[in-house]
Amino acid sequence: MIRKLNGLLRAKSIGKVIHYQDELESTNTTLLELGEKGASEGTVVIADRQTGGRGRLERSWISPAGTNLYISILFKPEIVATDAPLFTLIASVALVEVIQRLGIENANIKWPNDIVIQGKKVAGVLTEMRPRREMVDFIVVGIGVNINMTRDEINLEMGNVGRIATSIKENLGNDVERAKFAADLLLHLENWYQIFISKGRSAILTEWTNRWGDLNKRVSVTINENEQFEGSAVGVDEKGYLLVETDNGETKKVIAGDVQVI
Ligand code: BT5
Repeated sequence: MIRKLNGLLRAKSIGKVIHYQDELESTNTTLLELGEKGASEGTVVIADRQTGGRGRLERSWISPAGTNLYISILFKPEIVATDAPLFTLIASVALVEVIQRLGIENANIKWPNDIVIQGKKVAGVLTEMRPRREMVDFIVVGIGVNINMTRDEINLEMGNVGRIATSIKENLGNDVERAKFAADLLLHLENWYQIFISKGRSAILTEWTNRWGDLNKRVSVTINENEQFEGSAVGVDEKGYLLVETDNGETKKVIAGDVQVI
């Protein structure tokens, strides 16, 4: 995998250093540790399987061996710490682009960090940040993509989660080489990162919104056990927070929560 990836890689700065392991607890955890030790921008960690793959809010990311991509990338942008969530948007745009180019045109983004195909999750992004005062020290963007799992394998490995999950293979009908997918993803990620650095957030927010599947859809938002509301998903603000217009005309900002189209 690593030799193939090095041969295919066209990105110039991202992936100059790639750490590959057959097994890690979590590629994000490993890269956070490397970041603390001063690893350079563009450092990448990939594992064939994860024993403790992480999602948001202590959730887990199911990470079997030999079939999917689990990858983390280190960024060191000179931005304020509160802008770090924009990296989830940058990664989502790059991911949808790569998946669509494989021929899966109906792949789109589900706020805040999912890539879905016909409502089923094919990939997720976990952005973690370490601040230095009010600025970013470094950001780790972790990406998990279900690539070559068949429906039977998804059901077997994922149990209940299998019902809301899908893979590239399930939609394409054939295998995709993981090293090639990773090389394409790093190239597109580098491209969108450069656009963000040179043109600013608006270019990213526009592209994100174009690839977002739920614009103007009616949604149910769950903030926590006690707070839930419905409304129309109208966009994201300059920080990437979701804007939902409720029936009484109020626009609510969702910073973290689960959103279901109803
Ligand atoms: C995410 O969290 O979607 C972010 C997932 C990021 C995983 C990558 S893999 C490389 C890097 N290293 C890590 O340790 N993590 C990152 P969230 O939105 O919280 O979604 C988690 C939920 O997705 C779970 O609670 C399940 O319902 C579902 N899920 C878990 N594994 C899945 C899978 N393989 N495919 C589809 N859905 C899954």
